[in-house]
Amino acid sequence: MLNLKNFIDYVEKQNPNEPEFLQAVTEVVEDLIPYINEYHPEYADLKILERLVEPERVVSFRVAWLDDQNNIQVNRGYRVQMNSAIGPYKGGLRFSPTVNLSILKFLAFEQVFKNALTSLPIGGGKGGSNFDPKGKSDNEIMRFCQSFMTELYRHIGAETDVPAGDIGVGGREIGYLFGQYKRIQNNFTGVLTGKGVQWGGSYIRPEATGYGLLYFVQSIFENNDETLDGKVVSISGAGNVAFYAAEKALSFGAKVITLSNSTGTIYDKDGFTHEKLVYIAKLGRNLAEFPERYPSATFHAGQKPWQFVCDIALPCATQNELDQQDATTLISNGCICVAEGANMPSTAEAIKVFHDAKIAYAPGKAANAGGVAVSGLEMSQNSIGQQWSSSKVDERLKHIMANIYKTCLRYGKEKDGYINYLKGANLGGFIKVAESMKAQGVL
Ligand code: NDP
Ligand code: 2IT
Repeated sequence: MLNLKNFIDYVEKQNPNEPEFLQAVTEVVEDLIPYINEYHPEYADLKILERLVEPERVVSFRVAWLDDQNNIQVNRGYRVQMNSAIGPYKGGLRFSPTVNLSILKFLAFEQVFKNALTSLPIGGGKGGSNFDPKGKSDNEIMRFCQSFMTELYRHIGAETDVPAGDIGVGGREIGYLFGQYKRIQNNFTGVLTGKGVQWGGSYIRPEATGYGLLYFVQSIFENNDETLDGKVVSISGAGNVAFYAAEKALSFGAKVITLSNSTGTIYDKDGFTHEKLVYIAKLGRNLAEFPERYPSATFHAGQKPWQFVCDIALPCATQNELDQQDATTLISNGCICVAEGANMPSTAEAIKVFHDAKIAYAPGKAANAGGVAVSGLEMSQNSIGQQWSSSKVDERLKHIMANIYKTCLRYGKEKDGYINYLKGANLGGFIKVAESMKAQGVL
C-alpha cells in the first residue's frame, strides 16, 4: 500500500529546494495514491510513481553569447526529459529570468499527464533558460537562440524530443532556434513545433491554447445546458494564451473585462472588442496606455485581475498567480468557473477553495492542452510532408478538447455528482502512461 505522506516526504527528500516541483507532484499523487491502492496495487510494486517523479534525463548547459555592446553574457540552459513512455519528449521552452530547475521539472511533470490526455503519442518534457528576453534587440535574441541551440541540438530530434514555445518563446524565437538546428544538422525536420506556416508550421498553432481553453469551458457550460453568451470573463496575462482566449471568448458572445501583465491589469467595464484587442497587441507591454484611447477602461498598476466581478476566471499568465485570497474573492463575487490557460496558476490553497465551493475548476493539464495537441498535429503533418487547412486543424482541436473533457468526466465524477476535473485529468492522463511503463519493463 502506498502512503501519501510517506511518498511526499520521499519526493521532498529527493528534491530539496524544489517547491514548485513538489507542489505539482503533490497535486497529482493526492488523487493517484488512493486510486492505485484501490484498483492497481501492482503499480506500487512496479514503483510506477517513484519512476514517474524521476526525470529520465536532465541536461543543463552554459549559453554564452555576445550582446549588442560586444559584452559576453552567460546564461544557463536546460532540458528536462521527463517521460517517454508514450512518445518522444514534447513540451515548450521558457525564457525568463525566473526559470530554474524546480520550475522546469514541475512543467515537465505536468506535461506528461497533459500530453497523455491529448490521446496523441507524445511524452513529456520542458526546457528553457534564465535568459530575459525583455529589452533585448532582435539580433541579441537571435544570437542567444543560436548559442542555446548549438548545445541543445545534440539532445533533441523529431523522434527523440520536440521542443516548442512557452513564456518568452514565440514564433520569432522558434524561427532562430530552427534555423540553427537545420544548419548544424543539415537536416530539415520537424524538430520544433510552432514553426511559421511557410516553413513547416501548422495553421492554428498560435491560436490553439487559447481556443482550446474556450472549447473546454464551452463543454463545461454545455454540460449544464448553458452557453457562454453574455458571461463575464476575467483573463490574466496578455501574451499568446491570454490573447487568443480573449478572441475566442468574444466569438462565443462572452464579455471579456480584463487582461494583465507584470505591470498591472486593464479593466474595461464595457468589455473588449476585437478592435480593442488588436490595439492591445499593438501596445505590447505598455498596457497602462490603453485607457488613453478607450476611456471605458482603467489601468490598475501592480494589481492582478481577480478583484473584478466575473462569472468565469481564466488565469493565463504564470504559476501561482491566483492564491487563496484571490480564490475567496472570486467565489464571493459569484464566479462559477475557473479554467487554467497557464500551467499551475492556482495555488494548492486556491484549488481547495474552488473545490469546497463546488464550482467548476478546470486544471491547466486538461484545459490548456490544446496548444501541445496542435503541436502534435504539426509533428504528424511534418512526418507525412503535408499541411492541413485551418479548418481541418481547428476541427481536430475541437475533437481533442471534447475528448479530454469526456475523460475528465469519466474519471472525475464524484458520488454527489460534482465533477472534480483535477482528479479526472490526473487519473485519465496517468493510466495511459502507467500501462505503457508496465508494458515496457523496468526502465
Ligand atoms: P507569453 O510569453 O506569450 O505571455 C506571458 C504573459 O503572462 C505576459 O503577458 C506576461 O507579462 C504575463 N506574465 C508572465 N509572468 C508574469 C508574472 N509573474 N506576473 C504577471 N504577469 C506575468 O506566454 P504564453 O502566453 O505562451 O504562456 C502563458 C502561460 O500559459 C504560461 O503558464 C505557459 O506555461 C502556459 N501555456 C502556454 C502554452 C502555449 O502554447 N504558449 C500552452 C499551454 C500552457 P509580462 O510581459 O509583463 O511578463
Ligand atoms: O505548456 C505547454 O503545453 C506548452 N507550452 C506547449 C508545448 C508544446 O509542445 O506545444
